[in-house]
Amino acid sequence: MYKLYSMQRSGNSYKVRLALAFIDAPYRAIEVDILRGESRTPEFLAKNPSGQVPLLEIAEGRYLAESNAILWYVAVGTPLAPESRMDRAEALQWMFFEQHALEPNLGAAYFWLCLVRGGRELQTHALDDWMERGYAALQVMENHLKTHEFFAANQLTVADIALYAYTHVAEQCDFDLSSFPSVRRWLRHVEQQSGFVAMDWHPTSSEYDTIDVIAGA
Ligand SMILES: N[C@@H](CCC(=O)N[C@@H](CS)C(=O)NCC(=O)O)C(=O)O
Repeated sequence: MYKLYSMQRSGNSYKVRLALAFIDAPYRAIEVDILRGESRTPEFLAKNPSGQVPLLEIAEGRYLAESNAILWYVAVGTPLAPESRMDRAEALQWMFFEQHALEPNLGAAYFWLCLVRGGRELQTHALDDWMERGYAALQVMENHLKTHEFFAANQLTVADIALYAYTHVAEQCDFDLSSFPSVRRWLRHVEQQSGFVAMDWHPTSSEYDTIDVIAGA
């Protein structure tokens, strides 16, 4: 069974929980509070030198970092990973887009405005840039979704999961989605897919282990 080091309110961690829910894969979740420095302890850095979540332990001592790499790992052989060469490349195209255009802006705004007390005051100098570049990324997504139901392969894939994670919290961190109707339609469409779980969901049913605090894991 996978062991997933993640933080409940981290969008990058949510991507992995969402993918595992869509494919109904059991796993043990270990909560890591990055705000308390739990991803920067010597023990955690030995597992992931980047000091970040999510981190998936695939087998004893075998770790995989980077949310989108983890998405590919868990999705291979399931409907979330497209089969054809071109569909795969298009899914990857959107996942790279997510990491360079969306996450650095919406993810940063979400972190500082929603998770860090006083974050808005600490980051006033950066906020305008995040908003401008974040809106530019949302416009690219809007343009694609005007004529496509999903991002790649005409079906729900890991590309949608990667992009959903921070887009669905955009309005919590000052982004106004009213002029992005196709993005809003796509968000609702992802939420209607069988197996969808919300960001605050965590695995606690008997087939899963309960969440541990990293110190006790
Ligand atoms: N590119 C990485 C980014 C991961 C990332 O930024 N993780 C944040 C939480 S969303 C984190 O662990 N931050 C703690 C830190 O950097 O100390 C991914 O997609 O997994």
